[in-house]
Amino acid sequence: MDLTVRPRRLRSSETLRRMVRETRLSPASLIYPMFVMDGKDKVEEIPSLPGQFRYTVDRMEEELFLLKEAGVSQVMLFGIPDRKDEVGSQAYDPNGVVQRALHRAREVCPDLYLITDVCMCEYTSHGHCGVLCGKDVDNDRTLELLARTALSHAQAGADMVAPSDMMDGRVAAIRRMLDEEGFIRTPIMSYSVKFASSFYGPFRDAAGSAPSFGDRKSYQMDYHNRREALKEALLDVQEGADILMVKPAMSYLDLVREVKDATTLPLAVYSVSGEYAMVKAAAEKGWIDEERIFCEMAVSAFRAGADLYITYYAKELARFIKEGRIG
Ligand code: PB1
Repeated sequence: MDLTVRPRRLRSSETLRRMVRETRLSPASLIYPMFVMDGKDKVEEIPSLPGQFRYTVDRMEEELFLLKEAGVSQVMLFGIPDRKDEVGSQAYDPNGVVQRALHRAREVCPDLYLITDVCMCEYTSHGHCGVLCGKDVDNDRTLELLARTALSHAQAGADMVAPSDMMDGRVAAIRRMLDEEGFIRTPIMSYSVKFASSFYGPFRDAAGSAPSFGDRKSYQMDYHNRREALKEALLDVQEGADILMVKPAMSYLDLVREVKDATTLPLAVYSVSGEYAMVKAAAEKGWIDEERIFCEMAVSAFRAGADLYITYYAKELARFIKEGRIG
């Protein structure tokens, strides 16, 4: 056949395929979500997230060392307090579980980069991401508590704070509080484009953070919307976010690309608990090759435009990158 152009020419060997590979991964781009809970000397596997655990502060170091050994240097901490109340007061308690975990992590693994999730849902008795006014989340009252929470994390040693609440104006409120209190160097990774997704179920089981009534649709985005993603991302840029995020990942890669093309900040993508649990369940059934699937999911997020990838598979991915099995 008289073919001049043959795309297959560049696929003829592993060496050639690697030479022309367009998406490359680095362990430096991986962030591991980790659950820390009140109590002593406990490590509990999370039924809905096989292979993921809740750690008491005195037991978290074993996981931190495994992360370092695998080549993961960034951790995002999620607190699971033993006491919850209407205003989520444990979220901004200087002696709260995340605050104590930060001190401990700094002590045992000083060179780990510590990011904290800033939200109220793990700390409120009603499970919403803010304080209530009747049946609605009071946006502006919640801003004060989010800012206090972020400040308490910075004061406890967080390198970066990541507000996941989706309240209007929270990046500006947190930035103002951090700056007023002298934390002008603490970056904000904003969960900018976060959808009211059904992919968060396993996380809510893990953190006991499902809303006790209603849902999160009055603050998390409607997944039918696309332009609104840019509106939210650009607002966070204006408010002073240092890193943007799209969440979930797998079903939202179109928006990862759009946000990436429309902004100039680093972009994180969060492969959430439901994505992880689906892979685990199908792998347990023997229906899929787990390792190939989670590698393909990760590469897809980076190909779509992610600069950072928050994933429960961070240790495995870091190991595979080092072994040259992906990226
Ligand atoms: O892995 C996950 O599902 C993450 C869930 C995510 C954590 N930032 C939110 C889940 C939810 O909306 O309930 C927590 C929101 N603050």
